Amino acid sequence: MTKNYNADSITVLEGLEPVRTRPGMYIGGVGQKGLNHLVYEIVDNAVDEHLAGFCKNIYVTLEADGSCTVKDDGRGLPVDLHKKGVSAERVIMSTLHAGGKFDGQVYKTSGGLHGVGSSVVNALSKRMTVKVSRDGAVHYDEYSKGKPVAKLEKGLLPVIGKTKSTGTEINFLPDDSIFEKTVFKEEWIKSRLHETAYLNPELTIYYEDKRKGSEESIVYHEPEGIKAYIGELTKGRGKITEPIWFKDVMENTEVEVCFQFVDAFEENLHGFCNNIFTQEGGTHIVGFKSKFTQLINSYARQLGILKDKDENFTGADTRNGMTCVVAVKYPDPIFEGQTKTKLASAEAGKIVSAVTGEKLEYFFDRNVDVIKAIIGCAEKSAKIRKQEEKAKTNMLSKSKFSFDSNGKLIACSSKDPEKCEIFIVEGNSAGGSAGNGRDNRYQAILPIRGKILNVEKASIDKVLANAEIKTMINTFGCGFSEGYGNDFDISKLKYNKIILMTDADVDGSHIDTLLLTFFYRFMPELIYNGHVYVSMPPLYLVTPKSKRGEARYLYDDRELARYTKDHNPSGFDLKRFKGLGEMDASELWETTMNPENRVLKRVEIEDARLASEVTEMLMGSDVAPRRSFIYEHADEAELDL
Ligand code: 28F
Repeated sequence: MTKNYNADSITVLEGLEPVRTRPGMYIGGVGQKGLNHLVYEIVDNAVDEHLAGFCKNIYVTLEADGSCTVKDDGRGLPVDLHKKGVSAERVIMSTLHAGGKFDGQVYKTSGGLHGVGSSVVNALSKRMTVKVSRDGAVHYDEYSKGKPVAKLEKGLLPVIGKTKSTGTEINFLPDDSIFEKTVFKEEWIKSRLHETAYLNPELTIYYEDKRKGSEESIVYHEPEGIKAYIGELTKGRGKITEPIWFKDVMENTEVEVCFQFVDAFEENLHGFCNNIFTQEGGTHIVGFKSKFTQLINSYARQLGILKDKDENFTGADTRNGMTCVVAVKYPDPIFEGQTKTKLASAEAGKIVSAVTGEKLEYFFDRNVDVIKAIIGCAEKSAKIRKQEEKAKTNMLSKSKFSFDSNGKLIACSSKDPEKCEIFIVEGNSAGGSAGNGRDNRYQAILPIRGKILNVEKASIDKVLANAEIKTMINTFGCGFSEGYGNDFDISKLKYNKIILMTDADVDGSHIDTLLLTFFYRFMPELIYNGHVYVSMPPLYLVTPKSKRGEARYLYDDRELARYTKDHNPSGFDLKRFKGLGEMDASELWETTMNPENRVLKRVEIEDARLASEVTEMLMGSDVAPRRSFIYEHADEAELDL
C-alpha cells in the first residue's frame, strides 16, 4: 500500500522565474513539441495517481478558448497546510521540483524531462486554475504566469463548493508570449493518450476536442493492454505468429512484453519505462534483445536447424519481422541520452532478461510449432543478410565505390566539420548559381540530378548502386547503417549542417521527402543530432512602383497577405519565384544562403514510431502533403544569428 503523503512530505526548491526565462531547459523547446509537452506533463501526473492505485478515469479536453483541461478521479492533490504556512497544493504548483521522495512503491512517470511537474506548466501558462475535490469540498486555486491569484484564508484555499467525489482538475492556457504556436496538435496528443491507454489496461481516458472546426470526442480504454497495441501496430500485415504475451513482477519491477512476427522485412520494437516511450532504447531493450537472441539460437540448435558448423543467428536475424513492445514499471529510473529517453538503470535490464528467459522457455517448450516459425524467419533473414554482405563487400571492393564524390561536389575550403555546411541542391542550374553565390570557405554544394532512388522499398544492393546515394554517402564521410552492420560513425561527419535546398514546388518537396527517407533509414542519427535542415527560399519579390520604397522578399503566403494588407496592390510589382533557378547568384545568397538572414528549418523527428508511419505516408502516392508535413513538423526556424 502506498505510504500516505501529506503536506510535510514535500521537498521544495524556490522560484519559477528560471522556467520563464529558459523554458527550453524544462520542456525541450517552445515549438509545437514543447507546447504538447505541457499536456503530457499534466496527464502524466494524473497517470501517476492511477499507477498509485487511486484514479480510474482521466478526462482530457481541448477547450474552445485554446486552453486544456485535465481531470482525474484520484484522491485529489493534498491541500492541508504545508510547514511553509500555505496549502500543499500551492507549494506543489508554485515551486520547481516539488514532489514526493521515491519510496520504492510509487512508480512516478518522472525522470529527466518527464518529471518537471505541473509547476513548470503553471509558469508557462497565462492562466491556470486548480480544483481539488477532497474531504467533501471543492478547493480552488488560480495562477497567472505562475504567480498565485487566488486569496488564501489563513493559508488555506478558498472552498467553492461541496462534493462527494475526489479528484484533481487543472485547466491551463499556454502563454503566447512564450510559445510561438499555442494551438495544440491533436494527432500527437491523441496518439500519446491512446498509447497511455494501451500501457494501462485498467485506465479509461476520455478525450474531447471542443475547438471550432475540429470537434470530436474519443474514449481510450484498452483492457487487452499491449496485446491490443501489438494488434494495432501489425494491422494489415501477414501474420506469422499470434501475439505472444507475458508479464511478471520481480524485485519490485513489473515486466510486460508482447510481440508478434509478421511477414515484413523490418523490426519494430518499442520500449517504455513507467509509461515513458524510451525512444533511445536502454537497458530494458538490451536485456530483452540479448535474451531473445540467445533463446532462438539455443532452440535452433536443440531442434537441429542450426548445425554445429553453422554460426549463430545475429540479433537482427532473430528479430526480423518482429513487432514488439517491452514495458517496464521500475521505481526511480535513471534516464540518459539526447532527449532523456534512454533507460540507464542496469538492474532493470537484468530483470527483463531473467523474466523473458523464464517465460519464453515455458512457452516455447509447449509451442514447438511457434518457435519453429520464428526460427524460420531468422533463417530467411540470415540468408538475405549473407547475400547482402557479399553484395556490399564486392561493391565496396570495386574501385567504383571510391571515396570521391564523382566530381560533382563543389567543395568548400575549410575542413572544419563544425563550421562547414553542405547544400543539397536540385538540378545543375540552381547548383551553378549556388556555387557562385555561396561563401566558399564554409559552404559546399552538392547538386543532385532529378529524383533520387526511393529507398523505402529498395534492397540494399540497389540502394548502394544508385549514383546519387553513393555520392552523398561518400561526401558526408560518416558511412551508413543498414540495420545489420553499424558502419555509421557520426564523428566522421564532415558537415555540421546538411541543408536541403530545393524548389518550393511539388517536385522539390518530393525530392526533400526522398532525401529525408534516405537519411531516416540509413543515417537516422543525422536527424536525431539535428544536422539536417530544409532551406526556405523566398516565394515572392515585391518591388514598390515608387522609387522611395525598397524591394522586399516574402517567404510565404502569410507574409504576402500581411504585405498586401499594408500596401495598396497597385503600388507595387509582384514576382513569384517558380524555382531556385530564377534567382541569380547574389539573390540566392542574400535570401537563402547567407547565415545572417536566411531562414532554415531544422528537421527533427520527435517520435521514431510516428516517424516510420510518416515515412510510409511520405512515400504514399500523392506528393502534395509532403512539403506541408515537413514544414509543419519541422522544429521552429533555426535563425543563424
Ligand atoms: C489533472 C492532473 O495532478 N492528479 C494528482 C495527486 C494526488 C496526490 C498527490 C497528485 C505529495 C508530495 C507528491 C493525494 N493524497 N492530475 C493530477 N493527484 N499528487 S497529482 O500528492 C503529491 C505528492 O508531492 C496525493 C495522498 N497522497 C498523494
